[in-house]
Amino acid sequence: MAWIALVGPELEENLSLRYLAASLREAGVPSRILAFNHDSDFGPVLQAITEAEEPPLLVGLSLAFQWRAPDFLALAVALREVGYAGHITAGGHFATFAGEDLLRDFPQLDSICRQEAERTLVSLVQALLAGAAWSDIPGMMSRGAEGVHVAALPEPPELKDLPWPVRTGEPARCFDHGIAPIVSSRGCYANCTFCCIAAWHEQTLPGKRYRLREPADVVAEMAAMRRERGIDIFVFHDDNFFIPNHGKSLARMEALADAVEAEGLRDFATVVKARPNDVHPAVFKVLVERLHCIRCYIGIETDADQGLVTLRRWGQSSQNHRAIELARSMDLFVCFNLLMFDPDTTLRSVRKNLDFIEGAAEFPFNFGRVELYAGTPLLTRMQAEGRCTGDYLQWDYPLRAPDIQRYYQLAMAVFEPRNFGEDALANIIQGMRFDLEIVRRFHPAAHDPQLYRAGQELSRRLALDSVRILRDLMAQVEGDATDDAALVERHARDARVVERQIRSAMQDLAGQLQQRVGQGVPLTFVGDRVATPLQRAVAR
Ligand code: B12
Ligand code: SF4
Repeated sequence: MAWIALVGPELEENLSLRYLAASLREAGVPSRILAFNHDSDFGPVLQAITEAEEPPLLVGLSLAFQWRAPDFLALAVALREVGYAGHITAGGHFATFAGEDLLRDFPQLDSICRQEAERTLVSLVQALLAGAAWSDIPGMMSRGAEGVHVAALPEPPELKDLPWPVRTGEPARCFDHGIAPIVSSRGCYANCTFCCIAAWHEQTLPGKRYRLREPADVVAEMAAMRRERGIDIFVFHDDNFFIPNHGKSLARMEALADAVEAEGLRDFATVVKARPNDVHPAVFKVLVERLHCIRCYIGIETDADQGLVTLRRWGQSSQNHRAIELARSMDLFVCFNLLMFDPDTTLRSVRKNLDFIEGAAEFPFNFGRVELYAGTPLLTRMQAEGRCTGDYLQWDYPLRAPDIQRYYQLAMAVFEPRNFGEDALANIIQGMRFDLEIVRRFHPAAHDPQLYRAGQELSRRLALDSVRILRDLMAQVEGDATDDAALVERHARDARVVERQIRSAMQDLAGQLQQRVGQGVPLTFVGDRVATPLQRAVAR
């Protein structure tokens, strides 16, 4: 029986592949999802394909994350080297925008499936099974006699017609409460310059920039996830859970909450994402009280006036502050990221962002530089300005002026271990805060306000330590320090000491929580047990 291998990151249940698998299943075609998260998965994935009793008819590579593209392309090369002769296609955000480059440079790929590809992939597989032509199937990109052949784009699927994503495998758990991702919409109403989502949905205009699922359908899926897999915590991966009008957003939240009540779903929690302008008292009251939101990621991205313009955030600093204040007044746990460095950043912009971090220090955050992703207006602008180096697989750029470029390099050299990588404390600490929220929501008898505050204090300590180091580095850049290596060494040494102390306090706290709850394990590492990559990803 012909089968399809779907290869992608499964940091969490990968909904891209799981939606595709569901459509294939509906069409009667079996598929297997092969997780490719780390270098160590390379061999096993290759083996699963080449040593299968029957090789798959098609291998589908998920190229959503641009930074992982080299790994997946290396897999395609290896598959051909060991003689795999089936069809290799790729899809996802990066593949969609960089398809022509990829087909030119990687003969191992037969095709690219652009955009939301449920129907495209099913049609491709059916054509391959029938030995029929496939290059004109809507959404396909392939090599033709005269270069790359680009078929028309498909209409984005009606969300109500899509089968729910397949839910195989064991879900992540926190204190024995199942956690799983879900989406209630596709697309986003905003248009940030650095983000490929807006560009993605613009490709399909005059279609809708975002599409919503019916509340009853979303809640029926949640109920099935609860029934079949014991899921209590629903992580909504909608780019934006809200609608750009508070009245309509409120109506949507109420409709979802009514559907939850009608379905009889109780004792659950949700995790969502919002733009600062979405954070509105009436909307968030329903979100917290009736949809039991225990964590909201607020896309602050920048608090600097310059950054808000460069990134086209359509908002003002005051909105960021109001969002944080409202969350605080509602005792809602939030986290955020700051794109502290962008192509126009100045030292003054950084100062504004440091003030923001200080004012919201009890909430976990991370910071970094804006990357130039394929398809984004920011990449187009930087190319027009002749400021990009590298190639389509990974563009790089210098910041606007030498002082900020030097400052950025110093900051990254000091903060690399704290901010990036799997064990980065700035990410892991979010898991600890998540543990505390799970206890507060599901185990009120084990909830200890003092322990809860201790968790907040650890976040605050890390945030204020980051601000202290960043301010110190700024003083050096503005002063007369010349020995950058010595600067980095000193600050990195101090930073690692603080990180070790916080990690150890987190471990203690997780141990106490585990004892108090008496069931399951937290996301934070306890004793020798280190959280799995899956759990860490969920905690982000
Ligand atoms: C969930 C999610 C995550 C999860 C991981 C989920 C997983 N796969 O395990 C977490 C939270 C861990 C995560 C982390 C990161 N993420 Co993320 N994430 C998302 C998010 C919000 C939803 C993805 C999703 O499930 N969508 C729902 C499905 C149904 O839609 P879809 O993914 O578009 O899939 C369809 C098509 O793309 C296509 N398709 C996709 N794959 C394939 C494969 C084949 C073979 C075919 C034919 C078609 C196809 O068909 C699918 C069905 O229609 C997306 C934004 C988005 N809207 O997609 C960002 C997004 C993918 N993430 C992004 C980024 C940048 C990151 C981080 C780098 C952030 C950071 N700085 O740390 C990290 C990297 C993680 C890592 N270590 O690799 C960017 C990627 C940009 C880029 N081009 O590289 C996105 C697009 C967000 C954005 N606004 O720009 N992320
Ligand atoms: S609000 Fe978020 S998802 Fe929407 S365009 Fe901006 S960065 Fe992208």
